[in-house]
Order: sequence, then C-alpha cells, then structure tokens
Amino acid sequence: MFLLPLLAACQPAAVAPVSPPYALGAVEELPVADAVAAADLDGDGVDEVIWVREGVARWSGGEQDLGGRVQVVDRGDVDGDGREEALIATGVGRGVRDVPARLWAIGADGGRVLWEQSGARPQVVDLHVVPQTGGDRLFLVAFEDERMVAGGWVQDGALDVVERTNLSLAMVPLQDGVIVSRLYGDEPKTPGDAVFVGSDGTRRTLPTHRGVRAAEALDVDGDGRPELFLADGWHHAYGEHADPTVVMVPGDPALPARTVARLDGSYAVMAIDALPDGALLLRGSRQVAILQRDALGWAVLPLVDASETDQAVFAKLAEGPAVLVSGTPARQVRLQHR
Ligand SMILES: [Ca+2]
Ligand SMILES: [Ca+2]
Repeated sequence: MFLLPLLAACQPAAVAPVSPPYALGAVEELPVADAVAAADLDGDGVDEVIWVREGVARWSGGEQDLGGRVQVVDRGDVDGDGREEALIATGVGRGVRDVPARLWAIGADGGRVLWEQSGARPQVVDLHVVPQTGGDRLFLVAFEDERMVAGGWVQDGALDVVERTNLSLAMVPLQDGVIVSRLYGDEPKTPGDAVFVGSDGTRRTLPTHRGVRAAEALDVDGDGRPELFLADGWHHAYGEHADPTVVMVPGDPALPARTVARLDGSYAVMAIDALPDGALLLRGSRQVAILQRDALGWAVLPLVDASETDQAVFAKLAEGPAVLVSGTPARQVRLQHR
C-alpha cells in the first residue's frame, strides 16, 4: 500500500498526443495519375484535389499544362488573400527532357509560375512553406548544375540563395538558420549528414547515422522550438545496406535524438511532410505511412504499398481526412480517428 503512491509520485506528467491517433479507413482505387496535390483553393474548409496526368493538372473548375514532370508539391497562401494555392514544382523526369524547372501556384483561377530556372539539371528537390501574414514565404531547394544544390527564398521570381551544397536533397529553413542535409560525404560513397548552419555562421552536425534523404520541421511539444525529422540511413549500396529510418532531433538541445520510425520493406524514406494535427506523412520507396504518437510513443501506421515514383499528400475532404496517392491506379486512403 506504500509502494503505489510512491510510484505514482515518480511518474512524469503524462503528455497526451496532439489528437487521437489515426486508424486506416477505406481504400478506394482511382484513375491513373502521375502526381497529386491538394489545397483549399476556394477557402470553404474542404480541400480541392489536383490530379496530374501526362503533365496536365486538373481540378474541379480548371486545368493547367505544367510543361514538365511533377517533382515536389506543397500548399500555402502565397498571395495572402485567405485562400490556399497548391504549389507544384516541375522539371525533367521520365520521358521529359529540355524543360526548365518551375514552381507553379495553382489557385481557383488557374496556374501561374512563381519561379523558373533552366540549366544542366532542372530539378527541384525540396520545398517548405513558412506561414506569414500577407503571404506565406517559400523556401525552395533545386539543382543549379549536375551536382550543386541551392536552397533559398523565392522572391520576385528569383531564388534568394541561403545555402549551397553538393547533392543535397533536403534543406529546412529555421528561425535562426537552415538545416542542410547530404546523401554523401566529401569522399565518394561515404555517408552524408545533416548540419545546422546558423545565420551567424555557426555549424553543428546533427546526430544522424548516415546520409539524409528528406527532412521536415514540426514543433511537437509546442515549446516554440521545432523538432526535426530526418530521413536517415541512406547508403550508396542501399540494396544491401538499407536502413530506412526517421530520426527525431528535439528542438531542446538538452534532449537526446531518437529513432522514431523504420519503414521495413522500403530502402529509404523519400519524403516527410508535417500534417496539420501533429502527425507526419512518410513516403517510403515501397509504401506510404503515417507517423504519429499514441499513448505509448511514436508509431507507424502503414497505409498502402506504393512505387518509388508514386507521391502522396494529405487532404481534408468533405468525407473527412484522407491521404491521396498517385500511381497506377491512384488511391484514396480514408483516415479515421480511433
Ligand atoms: Ca475548398
Ligand atoms: Ca491565396
């Protein structure tokens, strides 16, 4: 009778998940699509879905020839009118050569190009939307030539470059600097890393295991310092040495980094996107999954198998939350709250 109260007193305060965890709902097959994006174009609280097939984006009420393969998508209100735009970066890809890299904003009235760049390798690899009154800011990461990748702010049609690194596939802007990740190290076939580069010039290597393929920031504990989620474990011989993990680096430097997900069956986590309710959408090379907290910690909820070129977005549909996955066929995966 003595022990119980003592144990109770030693318990740390329970931290509740941001919202009840998701469970897998109905999966519906849809017509073939090369890419998909979602945004609330008309501001009614329900997302419009933009499906892309053979370079043409179509949504309820409009279509736009994008003139390239879709590489990255996101969403935000870039002109500050209270309605979202779908952000779609395009460039070269399977069967598509000799096109510039472009960043499109698709709104209710149609598409317009926010940024465009020609060069040896027209490829956008990462995009982050930073909310701001009067118009969200866009941090875009793209190849400048065959190897050099630049990350910076899209400003009046140009890129205001913050960092350049060889073969980086992910950068994340933070309040006081930028996270720069690399697939490979300075020598060929050596592991890459993720480095915090402060606006004051300080550099701090983050505790990853190997090269980093994707990165996202999300303030999980609400202390104003975002946690970093890094798709770790890249290896040049990924067929044999795949380690498709996600490492979380807490915003509080006193807390240790930890592995929060492993996508068994995939050789890499290719993309990580923060969802509005504190969960994350993971796209592995072979599957799409949700990473979320339940009463016992971080848990992976597998959604559907997917190929390396399939792409996935979260959408708030009239029927409820869903994940849309492009491919042959495309899929709509309903999410239910447990
Ligand atoms: Ca809408
Ligand atoms: Ca807008």
